[in-house]
Amino acid sequence: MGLLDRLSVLLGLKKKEVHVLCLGLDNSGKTTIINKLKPSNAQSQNILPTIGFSIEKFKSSSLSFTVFDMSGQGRYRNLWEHYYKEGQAIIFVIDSSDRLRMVVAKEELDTLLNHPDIKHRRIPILFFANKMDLRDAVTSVKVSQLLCLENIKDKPWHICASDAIKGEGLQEGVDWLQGTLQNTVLKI
Ligand SMILES: Nc1nc2c(ncn2[C@@H]2O[C@H](COP(=O)(O)OP(=O)(O)O)[C@@H](O)[C@H]2O)c(=O)[nH]1
Ligand SMILES: [Mg+2]
Repeated sequence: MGLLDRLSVLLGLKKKEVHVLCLGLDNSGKTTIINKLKPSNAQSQNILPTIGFSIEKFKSSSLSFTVFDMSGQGRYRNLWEHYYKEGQAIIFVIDSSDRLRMVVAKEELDTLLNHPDIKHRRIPILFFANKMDLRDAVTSVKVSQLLCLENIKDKPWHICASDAIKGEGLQEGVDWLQGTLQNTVLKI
């Protein structure tokens, strides 16, 4: 970031940009969450399954987020790692009602955490225990246990229960991410 850009950020004229990777199994609600975080006039009405990935933008009170919304479909998942280096934060989405695939979500998370471009970085991870509105959904505490999140000791992380259709729980997550990024990676 150049001097003028830095000055604009300091003066509050410009929001600092951060790159975020949005990961998780297909159908967990990644695209719906990112769509809901965009200003209402930029939101899509129809969410289609993501092919490969798409780049989206949304803003919080002091940051401008560029999100790589990655497809969770098995055949695209090996695409994720090409973007790990660029990511300054991760949003990992879980379908809390999909007990059967929770094991697969855990495997994907473990692979992510052990990747050389992630393993030794204090990159913040925001988990959304999504689809809380569904009858079969387990609580965010249970999701956290099933994914063994307490084992993540070297990265700041936080889990929020969310309902992406109604937009519930999303703001709490973004507030945490903004605060954590400001205190760690960005040191504003
Ligand atoms: N009931 C419910 N459905 C959701 C929620 N979030 C997403 N969905 C639905 O789950 C499906 C997959 O969502 P999508 O955002 O495409 O998932 P992605 O593959 O992770 O990007 C869509 O039919 C969404 O409408 C939620 O919180 N509750
Ligand atoms: Mg998608």
